[in-house]
Amino acid sequence: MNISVVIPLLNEQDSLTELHDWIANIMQSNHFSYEIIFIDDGSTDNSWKTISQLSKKDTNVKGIRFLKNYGKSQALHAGFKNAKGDVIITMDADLQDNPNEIPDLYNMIKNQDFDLVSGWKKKRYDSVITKNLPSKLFNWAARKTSGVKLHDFNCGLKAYHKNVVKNIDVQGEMHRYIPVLSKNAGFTKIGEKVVQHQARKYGQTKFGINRFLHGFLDLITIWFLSRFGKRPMHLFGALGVIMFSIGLAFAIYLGVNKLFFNPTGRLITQRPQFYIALTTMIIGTQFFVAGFLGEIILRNRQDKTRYLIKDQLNIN
Ligand SMILES: Nc1nc2c(ncn2[C@@H]2O[C@H](COP(=O)(O)OP(=O)(O)OP(=O)(O)O)[C@@H](O)[C@H]2O)c(=O)[nH]1
Ligand SMILES: [Mg+2]
Repeated sequence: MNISVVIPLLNEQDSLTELHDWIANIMQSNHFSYEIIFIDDGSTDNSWKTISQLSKKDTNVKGIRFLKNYGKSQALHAGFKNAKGDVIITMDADLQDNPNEIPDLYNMIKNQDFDLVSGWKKKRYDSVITKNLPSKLFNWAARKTSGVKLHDFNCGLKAYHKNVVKNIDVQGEMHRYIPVLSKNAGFTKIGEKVVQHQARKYGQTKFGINRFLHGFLDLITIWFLSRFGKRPMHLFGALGVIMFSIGLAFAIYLGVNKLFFNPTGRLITQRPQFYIALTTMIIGTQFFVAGFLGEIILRNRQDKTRYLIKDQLNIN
């Protein structure tokens, strides 16, 4: 199979049929063999009913329905796991991403050897204050911390070589950083393509301000994971050694001073250095313990189920 189109969605009933027809049309006129995997992430409207109808009409349509809303990363994870195509293309369900981009994206992966190609909504049809500015800031920070030179990390329209999606683990809300996850996994040929962006036609935005807060926290996590995820002791051990040594130096100073120079002076517990020694040694030990725990967890990690599936269509 040439292409799997993976479409995570939440309450997009009005867009789905139009989106399906458009994609099917593009696929047929380019003679691609394909599947479209819709992942309904706990929609409360008629999205799943629409997907069921589409799958009866067109056997290329597959569907996964989550028991409740687990988030876009989990939906992508389920889509990636079931994708059978050589190239996997993700897109939003709200008709803001243009299916006409599919052939070019496919070619970039297939013939130009890209591991991943990310869409870049260079000209956006969104509000400047609530969306474009925060988005610029977010992308700048992501570029600086990750070293991946993309303008639009969070663009829903992306194309992947199948090896990439089968080998990265999208969890939490990490879908914003799939290019960083790919880079960390060793898929470093990451490209960018300017894509058409349309204003939302139907339904409502699921975009809220806490997305940005979560986005920045996730960025810190991913920076940490990429640097120290496989060797937590190197960070926590180093911090532990530094803190503990500072404490120890103060303790030795206090002890030597008390024993040899000032035996009849103030009690050690009445001196400020005592508290510095105490706290830094305790914190240092805590860092060490955190490092050890990290190493133990790393060695005992198992894949855990992150979502429950309510229904499936044409998934084997
Ligand atoms: N699986 C899943 N998909 C979601 C969730 N929230 C949004 N989506 C889908 O992700 C895509 C992007 O969401 P949008 O709300 O359109 O976000 P946006 O494009 O940044 O915002 P707008 O420009 O206002 O549309 C759409 O296809 C949504 O249906 C979710 O919780 N789970
Ligand atoms: Mg949208």
